[in-house]
Amino acid sequence: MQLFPCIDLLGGQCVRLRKGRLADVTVYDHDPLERARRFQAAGAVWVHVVDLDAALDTGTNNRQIIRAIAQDIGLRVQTGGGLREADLVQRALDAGAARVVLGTAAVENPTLVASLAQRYPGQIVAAVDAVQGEVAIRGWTQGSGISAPDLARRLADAGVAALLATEVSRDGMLVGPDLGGTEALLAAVDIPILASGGVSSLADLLALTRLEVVGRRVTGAVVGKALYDGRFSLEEALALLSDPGSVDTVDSVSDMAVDLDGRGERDVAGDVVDSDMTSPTRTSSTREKGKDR
Ligand code: AMZ
Repeated sequence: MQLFPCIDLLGGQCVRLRKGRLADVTVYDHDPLERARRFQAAGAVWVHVVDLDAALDTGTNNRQIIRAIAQDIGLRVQTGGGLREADLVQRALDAGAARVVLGTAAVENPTLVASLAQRYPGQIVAAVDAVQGEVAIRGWTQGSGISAPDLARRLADAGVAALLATEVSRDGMLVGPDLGGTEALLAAVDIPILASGGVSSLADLLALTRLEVVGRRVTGAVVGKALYDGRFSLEEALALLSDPGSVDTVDSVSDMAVDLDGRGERDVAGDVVDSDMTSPTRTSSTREKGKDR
């Protein structure tokens, strides 16, 4: 499973919203490029960048930041927000985005999404952002009357490269991912599914890697607030996902990222490491792949 650390842009700053609401904003970085550099230094390959101003129609242009993350920093950028016309999609790809995410257009303009999917194979991802199963559009301010699995089937037929499934009521809330909703999408379509919203722990990530429906699995996870709030480090998450078989049970990682005694963070195998270290140190108690399974 590929990890997508997330950068949400609002007014040129890196923020997190709760449930996508503008009124519930926390600013994490005045300079989003600094955050992108830190993600890269921690080993990220991809970054998921949302232009909230474009998604919510609040006006500010974050395009130069997205261009810089792709071209100057060199992360692979998957970006969405406000991409509702062909020329905006083309501009985002020209600016260096590897993949673009279309949400509102996926509901309102399926013909456009199908033609873009044909024109840019492998680069068009459709967002299936749902509130209790119903797809939400226009910055999550409107319902659509369509269920997430129904939209997913239409989009799969349209030829999109992947679906990005967000459970809006969990986004920014650290309450765990929507495993049931994700399973429903895995059952509905046979194209890659990226899960977003609610991840709060390494155990949540592990649970997503272990979801399986008729042999299909989640291929990516977007993580935001958990990283920003230090629930676990990007290094820990990448280590876990590069070798999920090294951990025997979901429960065994559930309390490892936070060390309540303040002795430092724990790595995915439960070993205490110096919190100043940029990557966890493996010790002899770290399980080897396949052992104990
Ligand atoms: O937080 C929000 N209110 C929000 C958000 N994060 N609204 C939309 N989005 C994201 C979607 C998707 O990646 O998850 O923007 C993209 C869709 O935007 P649009 O403009 O195509 O519907």
